[in-house]
Order: sequence, then C-alpha cells, then structure tokens
Amino acid sequence: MKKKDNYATSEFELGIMSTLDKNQQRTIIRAIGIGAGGINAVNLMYQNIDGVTFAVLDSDHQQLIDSPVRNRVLLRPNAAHGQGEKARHAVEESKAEIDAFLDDDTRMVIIIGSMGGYTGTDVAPEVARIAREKGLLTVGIVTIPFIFEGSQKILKALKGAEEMRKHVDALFIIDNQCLTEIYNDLDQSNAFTKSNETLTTAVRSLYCLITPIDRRVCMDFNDVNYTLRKGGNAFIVSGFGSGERRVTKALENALESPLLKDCESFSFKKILMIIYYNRDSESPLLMEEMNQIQEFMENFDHEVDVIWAPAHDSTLKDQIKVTILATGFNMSNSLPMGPKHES
Ligand SMILES: Nc1nc2c(ncn2[C@@H]2O[C@H](COP(=O)(O)OP(=O)(O)OP(=O)(O)O)[C@@H](O)[C@H]2O)c(=O)[nH]1
Ligand SMILES: [Mg+2]
Repeated sequence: MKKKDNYATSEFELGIMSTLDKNQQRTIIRAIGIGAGGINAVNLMYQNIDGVTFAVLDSDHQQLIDSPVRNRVLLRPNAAHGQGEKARHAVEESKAEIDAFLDDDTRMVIIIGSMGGYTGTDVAPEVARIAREKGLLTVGIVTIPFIFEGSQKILKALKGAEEMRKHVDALFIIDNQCLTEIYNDLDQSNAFTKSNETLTTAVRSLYCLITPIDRRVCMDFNDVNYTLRKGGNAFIVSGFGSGERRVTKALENALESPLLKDCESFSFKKILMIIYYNRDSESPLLMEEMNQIQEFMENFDHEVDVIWAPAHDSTLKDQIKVTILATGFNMSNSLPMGPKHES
C-alpha cells in the first residue's frame, strides 16, 4: 500500500498550474486517468498497484486536488467541453506536461476514462492520439454507463468509445451494466466502487503479464506488445479451476465472465495466456494438463495467434489460475443500444 500524501504546490492549490513529480518512478507503464470516473479509478489503482506510474488529467481542479496522484495535468476550465477540434485544442495546450509525463522510459500508456460525461469522453481520445503519435503502445480502458444513468449518457459513451478506438492500439470496454450480473449486492451506492475495482483489476492484470511474479516465465513486454499493437477490441479476464481437468475448468471459468457478454466469443485474432500454478504444491502443472490447453484451443479459428506460458504463483495451493488477454474480435449487438462494432 502506498501512503497517501498531500503533495501540492500553493500555485496548484490556487488552480494556476499542473504538477509533475520530479522524482517520477522509472517505469515502462504509464496510466492516465481522465475525468472524474477515470481519476477515481486511477486513485484506487495508485493505492494498489506498484510499478505503474500514474497521472490524472481534468479541467476540474477539485478533482485533481482530491487525488493522491502527484502527476496532475490541469486543463483550462471548460476547455474540455467540446468534441474534436475544441478538445484537441485544450489537450494541445497541455501537451508539454503530457510529453514530460510520457518520458523516455515509457513504452506503454494506458488511458482510463469513463465515457458518458464531457471530459473523459472528449479528452481521452485526444490524449491517446498524443501517446500514439509518440510511437508508444497505447491502450484505452473505458466504461459505458449503467442503464440507470439513462440512454443519453449511454449513447454519448458509445460515440466516445468509437472515437477512442480510432486513437488506441487496443481498447478495453467495460460495460458497467455487466457488473450487475457479477455482484448481487450492487446498488447505486457501491456501483462506481465496483466499477473502479474492475478497472483496477484490468490494469493490474496487464501489469502482471509484463512484470510476472516469477522472473523465469518466458513472457515479457514484447509478447504483450505483439498482442495489443493494432489489436482493436481487447479484453483481459482471469479464471480459476481445481480438481479434475482443472486447466480446462480455469479456461472456461475465465471466458464465462459477464464482462465478455458483448464480445463475439471465439473470434479473436490474437490470444496471450498465462497458466499460473503453484510449483511447491502437491499438484504442480503436469504435462498431461498442458494437453488441455491444446484441446481448448481447438475451439478457436486455427489461424488465431496464440502465445502462452506457465508461471508460478505461490498463493494458489492446488488451484490453477489462467489469465487470458485477447484482441481483434468483433463486439456483438448486446451493448446497450450499441451498433455492431468492427475491430
Ligand atoms: N468507474 C467510475 N465511473 C464513474 C465514477 N463517477 C462517474 N462514473 C461514470 O463516468 C461517467 C462520466 O461521468 P464523469 O466521469 O463524472 O464525467 P467527466 O469525464 O468528469 O466529465 P464532465 O462532464 O466534464 O465532468 C458517468 O456516466 C459514470 O458512468 C467513478 O467514481 N468511478
Ligand atoms: Mg468531471
């Protein structure tokens, strides 16, 4: 857990300037939260994920003040209200700060915005454009509002996601409404907390693929880069399995996630999988169990590009955990009022 600090310059408190942490961690993954939803999610990530450097960006000064994240980019107030040219202009004005945050160590940028309002929806695609112009692997993670928020917000969000898709290598869409299928206790008071947790899990899973717990695993940034680069629609899910045919169970469990409701399953172009097992348990991964992976892959188009590797995780006991990152599939019509999205 990182300690929450109250770093702020007096100019910042007055709303005059952005702040950059001069001792910015030298990490290869940078994540930027944009707008209230994106920032709230990033605030949770900041407390729970080491090894990723975070920034928050908003025209809402208070939103930045309330964040424990030190890298804060303040857009001119109200500058963000407007799509396209207007948003581009607002972001261009802060380009120096964004460039400084995305320094030479950076290889991957994750842009997190909840679609449906103004700032996240309009500004996130423009920030993605800047990151991609720098040649960085650029990934977007966006949320679509809950149905209770109303159709107008949802339609705006879907348009925002379309715009975002044009400017990122890979786009992860979290349809908040799917969370109601995962959590029985979901109500309006904890809905966004669950959304923030889901976004945090996605970022942590991506981070773990690039920075495995077990250094011996033969998976690294290049594999993740290969899968995500120009990947289009993307998802990352994990599943668990135990007992008989536990690898198959874990793979099936991962793909049963309600978060994949909108994906046309088995139409992926690229898949990257890690099979976690506990090598110190009484049941480490057996050769025979690897065949289950092969069998499972027969569900997919034979042209699908698959990279997979086993990895040790001491927290697992006799269970198997799999994490699946997949890209290049179509979205089905089940997104609320959503058109069919081609990747
Ligand atoms: N994950 C998450 N999503 C949120 C949260 N608050 C709001 N949202 C979602 O984000 C959508 C956009 O709202 P905001 O993030 O407040 O909007 P904004 O990007 O700050 O844009 P403005 O209208 O300029 O304030 C909402 O429709 C919600 O679905 C939050 O705390 N966490
Ligand atoms: Mg806002």
